[in-house]
Amino acid sequence: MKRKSTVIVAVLAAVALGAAACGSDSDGGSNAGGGSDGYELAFVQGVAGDAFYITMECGIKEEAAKQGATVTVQGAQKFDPTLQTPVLQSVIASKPDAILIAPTDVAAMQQPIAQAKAQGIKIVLVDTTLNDPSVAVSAISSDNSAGGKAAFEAIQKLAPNGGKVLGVGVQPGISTTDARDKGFADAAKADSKFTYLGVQYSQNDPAKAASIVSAALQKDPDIVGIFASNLFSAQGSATGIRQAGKQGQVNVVGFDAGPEQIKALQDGTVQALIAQQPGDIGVQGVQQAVKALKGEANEANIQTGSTIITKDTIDSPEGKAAAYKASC
Ligand code: T6T
Repeated sequence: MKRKSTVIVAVLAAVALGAAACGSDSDGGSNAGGGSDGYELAFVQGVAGDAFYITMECGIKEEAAKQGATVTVQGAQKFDPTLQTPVLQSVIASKPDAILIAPTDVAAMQQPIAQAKAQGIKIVLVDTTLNDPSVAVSAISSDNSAGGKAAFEAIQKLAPNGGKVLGVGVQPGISTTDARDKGFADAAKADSKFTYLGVQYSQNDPAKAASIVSAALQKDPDIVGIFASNLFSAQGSATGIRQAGKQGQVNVVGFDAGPEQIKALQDGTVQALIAQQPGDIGVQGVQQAVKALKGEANEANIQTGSTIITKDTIDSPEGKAAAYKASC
């Protein structure tokens, strides 16, 4: 199955890396050993240390082991295309058979990913996508627009009399969070009981999200709902709510279900979480990569599910299964 002349070196490397399976190196990368004669896969995360991508990594490693493939995992320290590009370039230089990547920008990552394809490497887009996803054999993600709409519907239920609602986003150019922000905004604007105050961007920095929420609550103390469209925005929004002493008075709905977010749901700072299924995105990503490498037909677009978790469902089997992992 392995077609490279470096096969023996790769086997030895895989054995050595297998001993350190699930461990991370100082650059935030980690390696998992799979079969010794299988395909070499690389996973480039949107950012290192994010429970969403860690949970995806767990799914990728499990499925790669089943398929007899090896995986390397790399992520930049920030969700930023100027940092993700050199990470990708070093992955390309290691000549994997396929790269699973969450592009950090729909436009800026187009060319670097096209360069990987030009080297004969199969590309699978996991989570985020590109303006032109045809560079990939498959693109796998949640239904992000529907997720944004679902977040507004949760606020509608929590605040049936309506009022002011605010979006806390990440940064423009990220396919997933842009779609969530728009899904939320469109739904909010369509309900005349609500006033949509717009979206402000946290740059994926919880401290920035916290200060956005503090300032917004000072300006508009009667805000009834906040939608934070990813893990770090939601984490920071919860901090902003606590700092303003508004726990339980403002309804906060966050995308993702990392450990900190689950705590905020438990203590009543956040009212609902929309948990994606990153493990499943990872499993299906590996399956599509292996299919492409075997010359089998791919599914160009795959949509994975999501679960809304509230305080009532947090301890249910469904709620527990939906929570993200901090490590594999
Ligand atoms: O929400 C996920 C991911 O889907 C998004 O593309 C970027 O942010 C997360 O990784 C959460 O931090």
